[in-house]
Amino acid sequence: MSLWAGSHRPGFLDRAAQEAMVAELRAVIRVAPLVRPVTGWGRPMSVRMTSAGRLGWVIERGRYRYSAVHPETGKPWPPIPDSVLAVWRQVSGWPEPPDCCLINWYGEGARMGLHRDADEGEAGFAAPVVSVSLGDPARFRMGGPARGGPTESVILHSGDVVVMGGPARLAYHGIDRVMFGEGDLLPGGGRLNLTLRVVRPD
Ligand code: MD3
Ligand code: FE
Repeated sequence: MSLWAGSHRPGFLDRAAQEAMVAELRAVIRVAPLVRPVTGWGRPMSVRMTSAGRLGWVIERGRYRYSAVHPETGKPWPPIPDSVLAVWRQVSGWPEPPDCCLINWYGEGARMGLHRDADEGEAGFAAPVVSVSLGDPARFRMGGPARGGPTESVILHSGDVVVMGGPARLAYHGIDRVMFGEGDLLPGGGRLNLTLRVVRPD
């Protein structure tokens, strides 16, 4: 699995670390509730999202951007939990902390089509994106720099970490499907994914 020079680290977090992180994320979500962003086509995404950190990713009137405040509460995002920052320090190889921890919640049937993470600015693209998977397993699809090129898939399990740097940073990727209810971390099923990003909009 080449993942375009990205790296997949299965089982990076043990069960206790996963449980502790979920507890911290629940506290974040209480302050900054999950929302369903509405795309430029007027369709709500199936994934629910919120953020922690200096900036959060939002869709505002069909435009994708980073905002200093939650789109519904108007309040600043809560800080990124320490346990999450610790993962960034261990795997990113980047000297600065991330500006954004995007939190994606996948309920039954939720998916994310192939896309590139391209809203972070040139300085943001230089840094890797680090992702943490929690809860039910999911089929992750990784392509290359162009839409329509070859892709490969890998199952991401709870506790897995993925680091996307270098040429992988701007590659196409998505989540084909979540094996809803197959994990046992989150009661009632579902999947949480965190992506840590350096954001420097031009
Ligand atoms: C490959 N999230 O939030 S994480 C996203 O599982 C996103 O929720 C997926 O794609 C999820 O934008 C995939 C793994 C990941 C994250 C960032 C990447 C893969 C990436 C950036 C570039 C290439
Ligand atoms: Fe992405």
